[in-house]
Amino acid sequence: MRIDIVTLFPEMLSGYLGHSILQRAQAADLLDVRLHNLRDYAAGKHHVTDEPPFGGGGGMVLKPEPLFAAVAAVLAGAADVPVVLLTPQGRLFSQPVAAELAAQSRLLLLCGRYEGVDERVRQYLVTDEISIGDYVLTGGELAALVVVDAVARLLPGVLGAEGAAETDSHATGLLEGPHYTRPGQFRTWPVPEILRSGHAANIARWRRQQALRRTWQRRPELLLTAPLTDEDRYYLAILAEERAGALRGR
Ligand code: 6GU
Repeated sequence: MRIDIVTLFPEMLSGYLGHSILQRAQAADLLDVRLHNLRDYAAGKHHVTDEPPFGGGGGMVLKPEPLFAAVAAVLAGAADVPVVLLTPQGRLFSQPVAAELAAQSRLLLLCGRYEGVDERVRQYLVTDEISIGDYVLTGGELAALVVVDAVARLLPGVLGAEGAAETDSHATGLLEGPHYTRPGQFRTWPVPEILRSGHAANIARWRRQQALRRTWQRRPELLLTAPLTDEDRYYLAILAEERAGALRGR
């Protein structure tokens, strides 16, 4: 998959992209991330990319011309490439949105900065707008990295273990349960006996129950949309009964 990113600060992104799984994915040609400096597409001796807003109000707004020029140059006539603006006004990023983007062969990400971008960019250039959460960042660069990271690890071959992305927190619609590694006993704290039993079916059932328990405790609203089996619902009913019993016993 190819991802082009237009930003005023490509160096903010290159460090993160140059390490670990994203670096290996690019070296293996599974992922091709290309950074483009918006300033290179700004006209004039001073390569001005932003101006104060018409009507006043303070802050600076990214001018339309450099963004239109950058997108035209990067796309070079390629059709059907989503042009995604990272902005707190976008639709909320989530695992299903990551999966949707990972199904594309190319993406073009535009990092907003300052108070925003000229509205004509939204209206006539961008095909999608994404926010990574309900808080305000100084620019879209961190959000672009979040999107690239979440999308890249869904691409075939990027994660080492086959299917490692399938049991992730959120991929199943549930939070993941606990993980343990050696030592089997650390200080006074042992690893749950069942994980050391070697009984694969029991371990799988225990893990599913732990995922259900953790989701029920921490993010109960996810249970409203997660795909659940009858056995899952039975286990959740036991959890609810346990809680009701504990409340009665207070
Ligand atoms: Cl995509 N950009 C900015 N500036 N702030 C954000 C965001 C994006 N997502 C959440 N907050």
